[in-house]
Amino acid sequence: DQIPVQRALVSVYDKTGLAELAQGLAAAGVEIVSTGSTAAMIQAAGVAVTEVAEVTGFPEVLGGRVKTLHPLIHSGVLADKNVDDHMAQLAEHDITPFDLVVVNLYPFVETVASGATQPEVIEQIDIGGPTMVRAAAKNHGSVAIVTNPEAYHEILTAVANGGFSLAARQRLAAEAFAHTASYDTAVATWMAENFDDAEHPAYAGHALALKETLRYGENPHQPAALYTTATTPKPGVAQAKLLHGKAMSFNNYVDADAAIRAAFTFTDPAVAVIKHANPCGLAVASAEAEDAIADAHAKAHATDPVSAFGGVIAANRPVSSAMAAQVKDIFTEVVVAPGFTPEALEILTAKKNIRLLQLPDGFELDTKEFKQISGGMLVQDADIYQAPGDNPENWELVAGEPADETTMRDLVFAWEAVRAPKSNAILLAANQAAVGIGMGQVNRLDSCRLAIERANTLGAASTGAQDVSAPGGAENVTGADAPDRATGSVAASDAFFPFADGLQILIDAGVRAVVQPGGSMRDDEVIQTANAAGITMYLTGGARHFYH
Ligand code: 93A
Repeated sequence: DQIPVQRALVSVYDKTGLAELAQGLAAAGVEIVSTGSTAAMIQAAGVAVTEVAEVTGFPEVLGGRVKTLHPLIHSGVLADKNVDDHMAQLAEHDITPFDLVVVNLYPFVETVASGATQPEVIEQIDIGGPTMVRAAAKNHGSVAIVTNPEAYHEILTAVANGGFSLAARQRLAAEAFAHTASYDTAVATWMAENFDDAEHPAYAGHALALKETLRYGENPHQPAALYTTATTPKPGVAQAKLLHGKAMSFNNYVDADAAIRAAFTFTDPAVAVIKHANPCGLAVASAEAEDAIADAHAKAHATDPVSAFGGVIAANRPVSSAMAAQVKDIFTEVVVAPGFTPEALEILTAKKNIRLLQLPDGFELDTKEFKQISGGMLVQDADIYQAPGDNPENWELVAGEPADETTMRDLVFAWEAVRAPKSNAILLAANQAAVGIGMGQVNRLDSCRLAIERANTLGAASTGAQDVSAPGGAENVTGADAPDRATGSVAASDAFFPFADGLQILIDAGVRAVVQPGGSMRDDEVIQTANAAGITMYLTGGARHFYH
């Protein structure tokens, strides 16, 4: 099933390895047909080459837009050597078939990334290249197609050994179609982003490129890999740089992403501690604080020091030495941040098992979100805290006294923080820190109970990180010694209270102010319950933060 290589069509933008390839082909007696600057470089390497224009008898026109788009070229690429009629027609028109096509495309993605203008970008949409690639890939029964300069050594080996096997041509053809598909997706995505009336469909096929193979997926029996968006990338966790530690695992990536999602809508210095994609610590510090990020971390750690063991920490500011000193004594999987001071790096790199992940410059939360379902993909604008009801100016006071400044600050914090835990979520806050989080429950009542239990059971006894550097290092404090962090706290509910029962649990535990979307059939009952207890309640006007 081998086809000896006698004639090759070569047209490459990326000229890496071209001279060596041409010399190798010529040495094996292969005739090379080539386009403008590719031909020039082959000639410069001392190798004989036939220009495409010599074959077609037609010059390159339209500034190069039409070079290889010609029947005398494409018939030579598409003819099936096993079909007598095809070969007879080639003979009739004096066309010699190709056995090998080597093409790589205009650098569309790179041109977009360079900040080029629209006309410049459009000029870099390769038409003739993908046409040759697709034609040769379709006709893999007769032709080998190579798009990757790294595969040139494979070409020379095949040529020396009597040509490519059918299996090799099939593999190369599949690669070639994947290449043109991702190229076209890049074009479609760019157009969707740059043309006002273009919309969602192109996003569904976001061009992806393999970045790294992971040791395994969520569990060891699941092979896994990381792909990055190759088009107009919003640099994110997938592009982050691992400064220290073992390779990132699948779960590390998931948790690091959840951690930055939690920390990065806050404008004040914020820290999130994540376990299994849920926050077990979340706090902000005043930007005026002396070491604000260390302050935020201390408060976030204190949310639930027991759960913080083995967590992933995200900071929305560079990690300071004071924060590093705090983190050092807590077993932590990953710290992800926009940067680390040199002293912080020195402190943390002394720990073998911690991973330090630096976000790329210009990091922003993604504005689109994709969720795979069987057989398809859901696409939505990401919840980046942009709902009108996220602005407290749009809140409506429906029970109790208007919140004083401190209470309001905590309510606003709680509302922003409650988008981080999985639904149903209830988040209790005090002093700009979460003190109890009920998350991921299938009814709101249980989330209320869990939030209260966390506030009044865990952590408060151990404010210092050193207590919790090993499992069991922090005891669950219950009974007479139990902390009471629920009393006097404020609460946010990620969606409305369908009944008054959950709210009643919060009230009974001493919560003094609540923010929630409203919009339940039983809003009246819920508001009455708040009024009867004399607590403050704000409605966001329906804005909610489900997160699944
Ligand atoms: O401008 S095109 O869309 N029209 C063509 O007919 C054509 N033929 C080859 N682009 C075309 N190419 C591309 O030119 C190839 O894909 C390759 O990237 C590049 C090589 O041109 P040169 O040899 O002049 O550097």
